[in-house]
Amino acid sequence: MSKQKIVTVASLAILWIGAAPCAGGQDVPALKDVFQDHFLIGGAPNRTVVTGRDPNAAAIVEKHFNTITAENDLKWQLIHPRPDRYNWEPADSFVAFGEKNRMSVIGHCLVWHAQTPRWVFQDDSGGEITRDALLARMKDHIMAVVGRYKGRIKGWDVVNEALDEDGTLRNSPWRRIIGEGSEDQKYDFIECAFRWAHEADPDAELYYNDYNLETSKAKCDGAIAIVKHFKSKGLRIDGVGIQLHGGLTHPSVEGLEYAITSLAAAGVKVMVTELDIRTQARGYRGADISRVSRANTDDPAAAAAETQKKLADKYAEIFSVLLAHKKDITRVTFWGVYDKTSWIGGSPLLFDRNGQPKEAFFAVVKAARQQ
Ligand code: 9MR
Repeated sequence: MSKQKIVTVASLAILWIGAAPCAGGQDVPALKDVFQDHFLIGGAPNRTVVTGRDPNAAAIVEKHFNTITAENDLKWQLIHPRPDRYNWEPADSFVAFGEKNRMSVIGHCLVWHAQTPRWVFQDDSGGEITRDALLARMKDHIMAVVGRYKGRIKGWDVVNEALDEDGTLRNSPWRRIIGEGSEDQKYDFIECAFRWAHEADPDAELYYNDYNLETSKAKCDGAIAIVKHFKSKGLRIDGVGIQLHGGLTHPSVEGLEYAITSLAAAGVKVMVTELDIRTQARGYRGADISRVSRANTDDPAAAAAETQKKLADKYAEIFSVLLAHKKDITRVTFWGVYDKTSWIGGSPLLFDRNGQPKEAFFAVVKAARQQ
């Protein structure tokens, strides 16, 4: 190529880059300003965002959000992969990113049945660990992780997804090995986790977090039973996270209102912790990753105008409910940042695969302005 041609190509590239729309939308209002009188608004960046490898996503987070939750890097498997090894670096980057941007930083999550290495539940010979040894392991983990970020992480999802759809405790290794005991000890492993989280950072808020609380009244009642049990024993629990992995036809207004009002009436803060709306009409609807396959994350119709309209309408409906109950809601966090990196595929968030605000973004802003 001649020197002149190289110069021309380079100038065109510079012009193109200059003209490329900035991720997050240059001229649109920042969500954190739109919702500043209502609740915190956030997203769940992953490692590529907080380490600067995904500048598109970072631009969205910095412009629009005042709270962040780590999508994966604080989970047991990632932060504590082997008994004697903690992997602090990614979590440190996440917390530092939040602090640099003056955001409320949320820790997700301490005790969960998924993304927990097998060794946690095994003794040295590979058999099932005893109750006491598992409790000791849980305590060490919580003291180390919560202790490291004491005063820097505002609140923790202490226990995640401990309930089945009917509101009873899920038969996870935590429950099976630690046991339930008498009525007073009914939530033994949950209680222990909250006690140690409180001991490690007395100022941190402590949350129970689960999915389908807005679609299953029985499951929501199960979460309320945990809150009431804690309150009756004088144990600290600050909030319940309604994950809200929704779809184009769920949750219903009634289901979401039931969850918000009944949890608030039990005396805890309510937060929406993992908001997205799957655009795929078929396949499994819940938030259990083990049941989500490529076949149901692909969505050829995701970008279609009709899909985007339905998505915008559903977001508008959900936000009109959240805004109507804003006195009980402290935070709304989207699960991810933009469609390109969403765990569920399709087009579930407010920003498209290029980081541009979608019709759903404007629908949410309009819902706030109509309040
Ligand atoms: O979005 C997360 C995905 O990247 C992980 O592979 C998955 C592993 O379990 O977890 C996803 O996040 C889940 C969250 O931690 C808890 N609620 C359900 C979320 C979606 O599965």
